[in-house]
Amino acid sequence: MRSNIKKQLRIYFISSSEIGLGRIEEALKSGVTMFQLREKGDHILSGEALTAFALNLKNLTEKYNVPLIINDDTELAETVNADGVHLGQDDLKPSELSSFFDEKIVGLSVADQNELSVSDLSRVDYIGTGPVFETLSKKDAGKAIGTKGLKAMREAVGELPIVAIGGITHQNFKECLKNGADGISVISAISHADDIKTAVRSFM
Ligand code: TZP
Ligand code: MG
Repeated sequence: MRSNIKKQLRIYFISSSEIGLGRIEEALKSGVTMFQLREKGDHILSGEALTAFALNLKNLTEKYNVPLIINDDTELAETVNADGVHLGQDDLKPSELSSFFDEKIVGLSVADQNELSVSDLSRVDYIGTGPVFETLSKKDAGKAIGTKGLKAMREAVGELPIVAIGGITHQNFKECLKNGADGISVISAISHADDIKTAVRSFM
């Protein structure tokens, strides 16, 4: 799973359950290369309903051979045998993950050089860096780092896979790839699109 990581990061779609399995399947079918379940927002599932949704998602992502990453919730990731987990700076530390995750994909949010200086990357397969641009999708996302910040992160981490995040659109994604990102992760550019297929394909 982990050897392919840079390829899998190319078009990394993040969504909660709110948009529904149908639209997620449309995105998988259209060519997203990684999917993250990030169950945050106003209309979210919890408990058994969330587990059931994530199990359905696991079947769906397997069908399209797309890794399923769970945001924050390591227990849910284990329950549904997800392909990996994405952690923030305030979550469990990557080094504290159980052995279940030894062969799984581990992502960590690293916004800037300060966060980098306190991050143990020894068990991290990729970092998510941003917000590169202003975003409406995360209230506490912090100040946009711009493509300059992205480039600085690339210089600081060497070959470690980086996915850019935050405010990425069809107009600006190439700037991210030119400035050190191996791929782009998006919420609104795909989930708010009228036509999911075109939205995904336009990132290819
Ligand atoms: N982390 C940093 S910015 C962000 C997350 C989860 C939100 C990205 O969403 P969008 O709609 O692609 O800007
Ligand atoms: Mg988190």
